Amino acid sequence: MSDSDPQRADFVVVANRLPVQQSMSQGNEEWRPSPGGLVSALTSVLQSRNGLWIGWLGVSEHGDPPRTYEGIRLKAVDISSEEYENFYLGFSNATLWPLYHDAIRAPTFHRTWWQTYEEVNMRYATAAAEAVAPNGTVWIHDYQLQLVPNMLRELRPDVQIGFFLHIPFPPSELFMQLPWRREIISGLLGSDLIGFQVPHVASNFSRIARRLLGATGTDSILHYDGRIIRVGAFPITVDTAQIISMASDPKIRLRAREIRRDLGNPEVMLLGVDRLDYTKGIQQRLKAVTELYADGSLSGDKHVMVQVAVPSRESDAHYDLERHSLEQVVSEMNGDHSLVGSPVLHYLHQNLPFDELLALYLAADIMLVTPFRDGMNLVAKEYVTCRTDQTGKLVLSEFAGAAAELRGAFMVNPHDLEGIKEAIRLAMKAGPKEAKARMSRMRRKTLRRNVYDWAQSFLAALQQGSQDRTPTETHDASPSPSG
Ligand code: GDG
Repeated sequence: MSDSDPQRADFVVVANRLPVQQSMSQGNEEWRPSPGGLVSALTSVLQSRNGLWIGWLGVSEHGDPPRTYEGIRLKAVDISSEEYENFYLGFSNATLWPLYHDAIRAPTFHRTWWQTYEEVNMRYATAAAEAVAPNGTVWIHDYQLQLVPNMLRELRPDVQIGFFLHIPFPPSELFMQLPWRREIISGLLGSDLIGFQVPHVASNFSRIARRLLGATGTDSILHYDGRIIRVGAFPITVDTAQIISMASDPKIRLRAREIRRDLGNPEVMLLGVDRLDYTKGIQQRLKAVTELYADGSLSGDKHVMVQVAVPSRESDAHYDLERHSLEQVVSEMNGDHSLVGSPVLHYLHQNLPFDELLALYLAADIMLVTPFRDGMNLVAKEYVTCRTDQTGKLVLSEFAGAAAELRGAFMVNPHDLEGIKEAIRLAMKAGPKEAKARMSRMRRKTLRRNVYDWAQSFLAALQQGSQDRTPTETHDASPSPSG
């Protein structure tokens, strides 16, 4: 593409994955939306800005990828199978993912993984540099691409660069373990605006940037290398209008009733919906529910649980192990407590259509969201959003970013098995009046903003930053919309 190429886009999103992936349907290969929070959030924003999305297509190498998806232009970045091992399974998933999630699993550090992380980040940066129009805007996403901002700045100093981290950013005590800690911070500081899910995570970053690289300034405005970098919290959320409208669809409401009927019209239906990931606390949650069956707080004829564990990172041996040990817990729970014809736990290791997911949310009396650490957690917000009649109860981990907003939930420390059991007992005991008060408190907060506001507030702060890019600036104007 040349500088004046009309193919160049004013607005470019760079993310690890493209928003589509290949799957088999009745013997045919087809392209479907990739699962996960990012796709749901960004598709609509790009549609309205005629944008271009740069990312990797996934492991499948069959068939031509689509050039557009739902009106968005796509540009694929190639990753070889060796790079996939080192960059994706290695540095992204076995170094950064556990390190940034409280080191729930020990992070592994390998120099070859790091070298490939640098090389692959450069490929994304080059693709973005080629695709973006003069003075355009590039929005880079997530932990796999933390070097891209500075690499892109060196290639294209004219563009505005925003970076958003979907997962937590660890406190200094953990981050300092990383042998390439300076490089990661310097990579991120190539941005004009760095967004995080919650304010204390944004502060973790700014403190480390001051300490490690000698950046100056406040938690929300850093000065480094003669530039100003804004740092703030931009809590992601869901497409509230779409969810509310779907939740009133008679077909989905009927499906919710069918689900309850198929479960034997239980007194209480508990629900968990997560990507199958060790950070989500699924096993711990199921152990808590199993103990409630064992101590008689729950009984097989009145209470039933559905756990959806969406297949995720299936080519990763650690995730395969996680699946097997989770399924061991599932089978023990059912083996010990089910009645003939009515299992206590219905376990679905499937990626469901969103309609079906919504019907499950509508059918459930108690939603269990108990990650050990989570950047935000959109499942919790989806559940709250769709409960338009103010019923339903949410048990929520205090270590999910969503906990800062959903104060009406029954909060738990997800490491505390007794605490999870107690929260479920309390949720079951809470009468309709208390449940309604809690749910309406959560809905008031959640319905204030939707995913468009999230993206707009990030992009507006990025725009604002570029308008007053003067190194002499001294005022502290936090870009945080979260207050
Ligand atoms: C990362 C961060 C942050 C789930 N099962 C199915 C399905 N889903 C959809 C849900 C929801 C999304 O996937 C899951 O989002 P989460 O936020 O819960 O989790 P991560 O995938 O770990 O996302 C997280 C997020 O990024 C956004 O910034 O909140 O903290 O870890 O939207 O609805 N969708 C369909 N079928 C399923 O079976 N269609």
